[in-house]
Order: sequence, then structure tokens, then C-alpha cells
Amino acid sequence: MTKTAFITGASSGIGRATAIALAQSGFQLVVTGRRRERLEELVQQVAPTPVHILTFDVRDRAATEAAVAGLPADFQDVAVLINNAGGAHGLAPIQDGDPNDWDAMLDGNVKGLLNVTKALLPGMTQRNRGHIINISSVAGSEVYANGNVYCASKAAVSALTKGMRLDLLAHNIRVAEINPGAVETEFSEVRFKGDTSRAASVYKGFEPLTAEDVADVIQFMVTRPPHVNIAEVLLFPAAQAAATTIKKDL
Ligand code: 8X3
Repeated sequence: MTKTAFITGASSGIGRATAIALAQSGFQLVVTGRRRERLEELVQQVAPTPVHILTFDVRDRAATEAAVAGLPADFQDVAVLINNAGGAHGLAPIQDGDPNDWDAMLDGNVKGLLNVTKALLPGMTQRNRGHIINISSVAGSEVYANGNVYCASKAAVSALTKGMRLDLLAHNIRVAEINPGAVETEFSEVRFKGDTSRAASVYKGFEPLTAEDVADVIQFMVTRPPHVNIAEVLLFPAAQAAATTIKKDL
């Protein structure tokens, strides 16, 4: 039977690239996001892979539960969950931080991941099978100046990954995290609220990872045999040695 992968935040970046990679590996997909048009384009791109689109905000627990409860029968047995939705909002000293940005990061990156996971776990625990990949970040293990709440949200994702792995062991559910460094996606545009030149400057002078580079590794992680769990991956571009140590030729 075709396995189903459920990918949050699939309308762009790492989520979208992962959806394409997993379709190539023979998975059928549930793709979620807030931008239906973008998800419909993705469906065209991966045709003839069967895809079910869900548009809901992971921060809305009731909407998340309703979306998962309403999955068509063919898509209900989710084998792989990619918790990708999330992002950074602002990059400012804590004293200048906008509490609305803090809410967006803590509600989206942390509680959103919990909402989606909670909705899918009854099926996985009943089946005694599942594989969950959380997209965390180098920011989950390294705090950098002005990263404060974003780093805290990713530290929470990394802690939750370890906690989930312990708690779900009894149900044969593999839980893992991938922690990318600099990946050129819409990440910085969102962080800098649409300031495209500031966003572009983050990736100037070196070759950052692409969303496809990250998706390649996720594809490898989820296609290992059932007795193998690649529990943690720290993925940097070759020019990066730590969160804020990047060799740039400017
Ligand atoms: C994205 C990488 O270094 O901007 O999580 O935190 S970083």
C-alpha cells in the first residue's frame, strides 16, 4: 500500500521541496499550509502522485483537529509526519522585541507543532507505527544575539523531539529532528517582514543550502529501514561552522 506523508508548511521552502522529494520516493501526500493556490501548484508539479490539500493555521488547535479528523479514508493512515511549519519573526534585542512576533513564533513553531502532532498521534499509536521528523534549527542548540525568542522556540522543538522520542518508543514511532543552518528560502524575508534586500544580504558572499538540499536529507531519513532512526542531523552549508560563523567572500 502507498504510504502517506503529511507535510506542514508545504506551500514554500523546505516543506515544498520535501513534498516533491517524498512524492519521488513513492509517498502519497497530505500537504498543509495557508496558501491554497500555492498548494494547488504543488499538486500539479507532483502529478500523478495522489495529494490531499488541507488549508488551516497550525496555531488554531480546533481547526487542526477538524482538518485531520476530516481526512478522506485513503489519507488517514499517516506513516510520516514532517513538522515543518514555522518561521522567524523579527531579529531584535529582547528589550525591543515585539510581543506579537513572540506570539507568532511560540504559537506557530512550538504549539503549532504540538497541535499537529497531537492530532495525528491517535492513529500512529493505534497502528504502532510512525515516523516524525521535526524541522528545528541550529538555533535550537545555539543562541545568537537578537535571536532570543526564535532560538527559544527552536530549543523547545529540539527538547520536544527528545521527549516525543522517549514517550513514543513504546509505540515503535521513530522521532527525529533536522537542524539546518543557513538555507535560502523565504525564511529571511519573513523574518525581516518583506525587506527583500536585507533578506538577500543574509545569503551574500557564500553558497547557502537550498530547500532541496534539506529535502534530500529528509528523504534519506524517512526512507531508512524500520529499524533505523537517524535521530538528529545538523546540516550546514560548507561555508558555515556555527550559527553566526559563516565564511563570506564579500
Ligand atoms: C534558521 C537558521 O541561523 O537563522 O533557523 O537561526 S538561523
